[in-house]
Amino acid sequence: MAGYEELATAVQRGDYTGTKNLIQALLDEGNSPDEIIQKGIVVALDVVGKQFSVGECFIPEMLVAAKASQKGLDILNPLLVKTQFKPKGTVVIGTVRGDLHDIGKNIVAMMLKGSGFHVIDLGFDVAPEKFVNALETEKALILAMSCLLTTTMISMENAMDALRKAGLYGRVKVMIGGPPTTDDFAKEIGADFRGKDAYEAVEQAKRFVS
Ligand code: B12
Repeated sequence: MAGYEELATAVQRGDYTGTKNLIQALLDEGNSPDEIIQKGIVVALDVVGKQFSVGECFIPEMLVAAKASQKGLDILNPLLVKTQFKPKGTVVIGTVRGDLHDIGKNIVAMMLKGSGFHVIDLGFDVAPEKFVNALETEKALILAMSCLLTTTMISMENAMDALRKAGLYGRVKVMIGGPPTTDDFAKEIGADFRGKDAYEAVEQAKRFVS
């Protein structure tokens, strides 16, 4: 029987084959993709992050753990995005300028797709103008921005300014997320919502379009 602890260890070690095999085994045993993400992948990255902050691991270790996570998410992605609903609305999503962290953003994007949203994923290190262009071209209802670094929170503020300049502020609903963000910060920059995880992102997106 495959276990979540084993999976978290494989991710932390950057054991790509182990990660893929354990995810497949957990799926075969009837575990849900969301559970596998939360109890295996997110737990592993949390441990690596804590080790990094106390100098017990370094960038290469963070990188291999991130790559192993991505390999795992590649298996889970098609299962999460399978949906029988008509698109509920379009969401433009991206990690803000200067920030290369995209695992959490990818999970949010996958869950939104799985819940019936049409998702335009701009990737990471996204410039404010790129968000604006995509929102205009796609006639999107929702903008979702992610950031993991305290130093890139300013890029969210810059993106909000770009929205104001383009006349999109108030016409597009904005949600933000990522560990350094808070409800107060969301209010301060004029975002409509700050979510702590992908579930909250989906629930809020549904409220935005209802
Ligand atoms: C993996 C990782 C990396 C990888 C990223 C690879 C990739 N493709 O993403 C690499 C090695 C490249 C990296 C680089 C760096 N990293 Co790094 N990294 C991490 C690590 C270990 C995991 C991040 C992660 O993926 N978590 C798992 C995902 C699932 O969680 P999440 O992103 O929080 O997303 C969830 C929620 O936040 C929410 N969410 C996210 N986005 C959104 C958006 C919306 C709209 C909503 C509603 C919700 C939402 O939902 C998600 C799913 O539930 C974290 C530690 C940690 N515990 O977070 C450090 C961490 C984020 N990194 C850190 C640092 C310092 C760096 C570097 C500056 C290191 C350096 N000296 O170079 C560089 C910066 C590079 C850059 N310019 O971005 C610090 C940040 C400190 C800070 N507060 O600023 C952390 C916290 C480590 C630490 N403890 O010190 N990193």
